[in-house]
Amino acid sequence: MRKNIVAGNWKMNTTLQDGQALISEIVNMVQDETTGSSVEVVVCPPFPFLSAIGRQLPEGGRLHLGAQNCHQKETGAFTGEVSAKMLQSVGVEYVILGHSERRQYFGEDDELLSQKLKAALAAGLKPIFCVGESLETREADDTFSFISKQLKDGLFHLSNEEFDQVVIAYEPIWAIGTGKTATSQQAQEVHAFIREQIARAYDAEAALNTSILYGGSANAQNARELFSQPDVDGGLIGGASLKSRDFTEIIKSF
Ligand code: 3PY
Repeated sequence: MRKNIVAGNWKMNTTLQDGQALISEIVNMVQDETTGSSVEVVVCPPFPFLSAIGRQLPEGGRLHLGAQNCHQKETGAFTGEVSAKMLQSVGVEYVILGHSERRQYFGEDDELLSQKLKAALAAGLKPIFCVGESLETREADDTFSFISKQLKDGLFHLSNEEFDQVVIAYEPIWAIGTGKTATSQQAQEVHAFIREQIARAYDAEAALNTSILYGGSANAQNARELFSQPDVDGGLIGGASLKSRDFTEIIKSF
């Protein structure tokens, strides 16, 4: 059965010291047995802090380490880049791929993302693959065809075994960093559509077993309503993941 997951995307925020203080607060709050005990929690700090933050996560607990990106090649002359294998070697378990900020500011397209997915899976990482439409696409009533294309071109080339490792995040671009959140009905509608597409591309079991997270200005106030939707299995949290109390409230929202 699919897992409920709350993942914190720290983006390009915090210093090492701030990040360490934040994670020690989160660890203390989440260790309390009653704090959303059915939820797997993933924290995705910036690359330079991964090892140090990873060392602060209790072994065998429900806090897991994630990265925000990886390169598509295993090794080589790619100055400034970080491979999936490197991430795995410092204890990373998850990697966010295809975040709209990567697509928009770094020109990542579905072809490149499909290579990154392969690289991540080959290194034993679990990808959190992001899809989501712009406001323009939504207003033109093209949301479903747009998401369907992102899934087909970016993700559905994976084998069944590979796909089993993938988590999907639906992040409408118009709700990222804007303070606007999709209503729980809008989120549910797209999540149900994504699950339907998985059933078509793979099978009903794969569709049932895939965790689909909502991202885009999810916070402590709206998480409960969003997570109560049958096809919303958790959240990929931006700004609110930088505040230990808010992040913990979100985890408790299941
Ligand atoms: C946001 O909520 O702003 C995000 O982009 C989460 O990834």
